[in-house]
Amino acid sequence: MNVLVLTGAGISAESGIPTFRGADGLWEGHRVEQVASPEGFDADPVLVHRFYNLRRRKLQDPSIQPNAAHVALADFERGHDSGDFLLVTQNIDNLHQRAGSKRVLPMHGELMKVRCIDTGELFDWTEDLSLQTPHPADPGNAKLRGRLRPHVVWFGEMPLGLEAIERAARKADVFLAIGTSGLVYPAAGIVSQTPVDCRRIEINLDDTPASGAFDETIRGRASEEVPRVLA
Ligand code: BJW
Repeated sequence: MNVLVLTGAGISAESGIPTFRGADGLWEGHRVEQVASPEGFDADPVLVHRFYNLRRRKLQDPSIQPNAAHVALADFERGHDSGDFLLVTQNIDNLHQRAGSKRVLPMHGELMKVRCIDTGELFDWTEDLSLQTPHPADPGNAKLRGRLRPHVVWFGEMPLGLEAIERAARKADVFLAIGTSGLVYPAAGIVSQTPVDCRRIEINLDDTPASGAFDETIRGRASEEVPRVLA
């Protein structure tokens, strides 16, 4: 049985990480589209760096831990030996990896990495980032300051691993979408790439625009429903 899982911000909400489009979905009055786009970064890099710096700091707070839904997915993967398994996450928080998941594809990048704008080179990163941050490859030289950006996928940019995601979708026997609003593409379109006989299950607190594409819609908290469905 080939299993493909897609997760969104809702799975990490119960770990203390706010979602993008919930009641508390604005960040300092800005919609995510304003702070998560190349245009937003060009217009106000200080604001965008602040957005990601605050989230990077919060992610390192000891109170932020994987919850029962992350753990259930990691346990399921460990015990799944009768077919393929892929966990595609839109989240940049690495909580799946911290829970022990191995076959994880973070399609919107990772908050704890930064990328050189010029070369695409990646660096693990725990500190704040600013236009004054020296480049690790050139720490003494002011020439390369401001050449680092968060390793995340903004609107208008190409998500990561799309070919692998499409391959997994085309052969999925089960597709499980957890805690995602179904508003952001191409993630929201993965369900429509699965074969007709695939069993498609959505776990979310509420209905989403994608709900109609699922065979089963489970309404509830990820931390309760994911362990139950995977048991
Ligand atoms: C719970 C819960 C609990 C709460 N238990 N549930 C086709 C049609 C229309 C538009 C497009 C299209 N194709 C492309 C587009 C444009 C655009 C797009 O989709 N725009 C829409 C807004 C209309 N897409 C793109 O630009 C993408 N790129 C692309 O398509 O490139 C193509 C290309 C081609 C050629 C050249 C170049 C490019 C890129 C999208 C990048 C998204 N980036 C962000 C930021 C990432 C970094 C960061 O984290 O800051 O990704 S935006 C933000 O939204 C983030 C998320 O991953 C993403 C999805 O949000 P998510 O995870 O669904 O969260 P929420 O908050 O929306 O929903 C939470 C859900 O959980 C809710 O439903 C709750 O009910 C639920 N929930 N608590 C269970 N406890």
